[in-house]
Amino acid sequence: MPFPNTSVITIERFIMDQERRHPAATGELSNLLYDIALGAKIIASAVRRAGLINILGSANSVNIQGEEQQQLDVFANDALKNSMSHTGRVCVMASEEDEEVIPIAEDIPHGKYAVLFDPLDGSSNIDNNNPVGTIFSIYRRITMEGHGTLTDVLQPGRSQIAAGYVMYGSSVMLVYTTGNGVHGFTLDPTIGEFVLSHRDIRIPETGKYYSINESYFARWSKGMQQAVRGLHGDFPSRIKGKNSRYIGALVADFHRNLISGGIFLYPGETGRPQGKLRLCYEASPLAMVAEHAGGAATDGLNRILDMVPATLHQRTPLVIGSKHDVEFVAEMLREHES
Ligand code: AFP
Repeated sequence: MPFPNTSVITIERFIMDQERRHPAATGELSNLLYDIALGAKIIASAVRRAGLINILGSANSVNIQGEEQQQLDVFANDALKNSMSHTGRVCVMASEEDEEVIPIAEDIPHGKYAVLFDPLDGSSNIDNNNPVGTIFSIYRRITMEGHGTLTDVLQPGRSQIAAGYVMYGSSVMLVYTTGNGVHGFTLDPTIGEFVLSHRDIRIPETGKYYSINESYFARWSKGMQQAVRGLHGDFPSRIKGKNSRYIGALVADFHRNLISGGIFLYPGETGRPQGKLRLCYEASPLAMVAEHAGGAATDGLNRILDMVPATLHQRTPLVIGSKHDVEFVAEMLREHES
């Protein structure tokens, strides 16, 4: 068997190199990113063993969104909390799986960062052995000291200082940005490290794919229906038709479109005007990644990163991906819904 490459760039080395470019950096953000990477490795190992150790299936509890929690959801939520709660780097956390903000224990120093996460996105894919993901978002606290509060986590997406996701697929990838490019790392299971595999990811301006759950077509607005017809290729003078791909796990759909070019849409619909996805845990962090890779993200009218959440679990329509494709959809919505 060949020996592994000894000059790989691990995520630790990469983050450290980036930190050196900012002489004022204290290293705390770097350490927080390692903490998240550690949580992701723990989740990855459980996802990989899920079928073997019989932790598939329902945990018999219902989360704040009214969805049945899977055992792996509960595990992933705990893994992330535990990887960050004792370090003194975080003042408060919020998770898609918890109704309220997650405080840091009294006896632990309260750090300067607020972290939000969706621990296991796409969890209905678990039982079918399809990809799932983790999404995270980091803000600098606004409150001055002590326990972090709701104010620290209800900030507009443009205030994020880092965001990213982990995809547990045929390989495990962690993709993040701190505002200096979007970088991707693949977990090398032989050494247990995330190694740099995709430096400075740029999303093509026009994509090959569109990703949307078309079974909801009849429930969309006229503008959205016309936009999707355009993506099918019905208006070739305005936009070239695309191929359809939909996995049903946002991270996996987003990741494919980020790398190959494409657009993901989860619009509002009759009876559910804000759609399904959450602004704080899904839309804002992926919007930061998309924009720093040269893409765009909107709710149809507003830039996602400018939206200020009023509540922790607020939902939003989401149109995200290649810039020209997102612009096309926004134009169609404006034309038909003004
Ligand atoms: P689950 O975590 O309940 O599987 O939901 C996943 C998700 O939030 C997102 O990852 C998908 O893109 C989207 O929902 C799929 O929703 P539909 O099944 O309505 O298309």
